[in-house]
Amino acid sequence: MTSYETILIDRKDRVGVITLNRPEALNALNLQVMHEVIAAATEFDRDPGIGCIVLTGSAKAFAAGADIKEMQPNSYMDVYLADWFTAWDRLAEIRTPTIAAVSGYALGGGCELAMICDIILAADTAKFGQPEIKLGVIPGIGGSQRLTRAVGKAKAMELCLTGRMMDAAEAERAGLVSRIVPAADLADEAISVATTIAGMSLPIAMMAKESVNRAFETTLAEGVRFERRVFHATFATADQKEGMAAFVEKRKPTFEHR
Ligand code: CO8
Repeated sequence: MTSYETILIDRKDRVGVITLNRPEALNALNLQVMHEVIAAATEFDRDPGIGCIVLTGSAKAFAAGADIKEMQPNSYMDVYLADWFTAWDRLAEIRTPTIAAVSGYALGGGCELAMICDIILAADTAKFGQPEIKLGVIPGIGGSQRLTRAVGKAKAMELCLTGRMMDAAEAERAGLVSRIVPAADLADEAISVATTIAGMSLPIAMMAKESVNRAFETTLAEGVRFERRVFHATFATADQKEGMAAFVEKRKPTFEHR
């Protein structure tokens, strides 16, 4: 495994864990963090021994946004030519399922990073927001798009236009997070959900993920057609044979991830 300076890497059986680790800056996402998270996630994604990736931060902050001090001195040409933040798109292309385990602040780029993940699991201390407007900028890592798809226009507009934070209960009501757990249980619960997912057939989990994500890119009729074709394709896998045989034989399936 490559070594990193701004993140910690761990493996728990078939689960890969990436922990943002810039406590002095509440895990603000500078360019180094971005490159390291993407490198680590890509490394896990290429590893057939990993069936789910958990991305998390500290108790106080998942991430308090893009690094304002790093951004501040830049001109339009600087950020345009360096194509700032486009690299985060790579994380959305990861095929292995991803879980953001959010405790404390998930603001700006931190909220956007959580929303790139497939599932957001929130501690009861989690706070989400897109406060960029207070800095004279707007979300730049997909926040105006993913938040709107997750919580609808009215709440996304309110959050992006006022910069106010929403707590975990509001985020759950709005459909942004899958579940809220006590902060002390967040890490264990995230690993538990990830272990369940990683116990499924990896190629089938990838197909399920691809199919759900299709809903954000196409019409209902095309999405249903896409799903059906992928459903048909599951019958070409060894794991479909094993999964159905195990059910009929009243035993647990042993997936080969093929
Ligand atoms: N960037 C850099 N440093 C940060 C950030 C950040 N986003 N957030 C916190 N820090 C630093 C603080 O400066 C402070 O450092 P120091 O001790 O050296 O002064 C340290 O972390 C601790 O922070 P606080 O003392 O402020 O901690 P508090 O508990 O008092 O407050 C808050 C916590 C409320 C989270 C507060 O830190 C805060 O408001 N942070 C900024 C939140 C924010 O505005 N985030 C959005 C950033 S913009 C963005 O993410 C997307 C930009 C896309 C633009 C696209 C351009 C191309």
